[in-house]
Amino acid sequence: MYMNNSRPRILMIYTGGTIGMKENPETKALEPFDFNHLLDNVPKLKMLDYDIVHQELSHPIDSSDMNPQHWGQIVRIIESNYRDFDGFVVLHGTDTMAYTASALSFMLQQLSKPVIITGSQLPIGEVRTDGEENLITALQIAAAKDTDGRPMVREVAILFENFLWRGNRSTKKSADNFDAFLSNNYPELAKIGLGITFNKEALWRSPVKDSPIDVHYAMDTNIVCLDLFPGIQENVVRHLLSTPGLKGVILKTFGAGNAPAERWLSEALRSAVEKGIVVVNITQCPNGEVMPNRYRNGLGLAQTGVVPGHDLTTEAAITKLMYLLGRGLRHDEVAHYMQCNLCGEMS
Ligand code: ASN
Repeated sequence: MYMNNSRPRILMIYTGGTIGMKENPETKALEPFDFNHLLDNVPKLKMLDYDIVHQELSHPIDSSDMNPQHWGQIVRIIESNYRDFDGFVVLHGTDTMAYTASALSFMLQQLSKPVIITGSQLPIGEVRTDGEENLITALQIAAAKDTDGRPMVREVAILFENFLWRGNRSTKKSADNFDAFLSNNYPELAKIGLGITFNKEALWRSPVKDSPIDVHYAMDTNIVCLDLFPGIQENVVRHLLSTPGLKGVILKTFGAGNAPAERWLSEALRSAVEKGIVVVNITQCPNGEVMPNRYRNGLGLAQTGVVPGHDLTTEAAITKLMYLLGRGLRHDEVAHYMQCNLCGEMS
């Protein structure tokens, strides 16, 4: 690893989540608490020879309250401090962490510094907390350099327990295990054991060299995610697709991208596409991808104008669609870019 005499400068951004929560003595429910409580519980931070500066969202939240305005606040903090820090650690609740990681990866185009998101399953003040290790490892990853002195990680990633995952490939897999995240369609970026072993071949390296960070704030939320199931009713689907202002649909299909061959469904989807709604096909299977030509049912769907989202996670598909629509692109451009790999989200 590259050695540099100057101390790494890391900006820690606290958004809330279990890591910083305390039990409300009356209700016994966990609630977000202030940042100093968090820092007071990790005296080991002083053992890292880093300059750590911290900022927090105006109101720390349970991440189930996360929304694109909060993403904008996080992105603004990163953008306005980008030149002054070697890396960024975002402390976040686990519930929507994979959505935030995916959203930030699209909003921070041409990122060339680490944005490491972490949190915990148990509050940092609890004896058996996983928060302390996650926080310290995230800081070490944010400070890590490659052999040429550039940051080892140049993308948005999630550090949780023993793994570093690409942000826009990750999914929360457990509501109670310490090992709570997973990338079903992409290998880990690093394994955490006695040391931190980076999987260098898996790390994102931008094909565009030395281009400045390109930040985008607009996320268009006029979209919906529709999960198919056997027996889904025509009136429900038609009602959903005629939602005023609807611009995009993430259609979660069976297996390799198949849907019922019923006529009403193809008609409803075709007329949605003709109205200018972008419909993207992703699979309900955690692992694998949409193969539109493999089965007649999948092919039929493609013939209605629904575009394949290949192996996008639900979190990446939703936030990518919000991002592309937010850029004010035409329907055909959004449909095209949904099928292109922008920042490592798709194989
Ligand atoms: N509800 C919490 C959150 O997402 C869960 C956690 O952080 N473990 O904010």
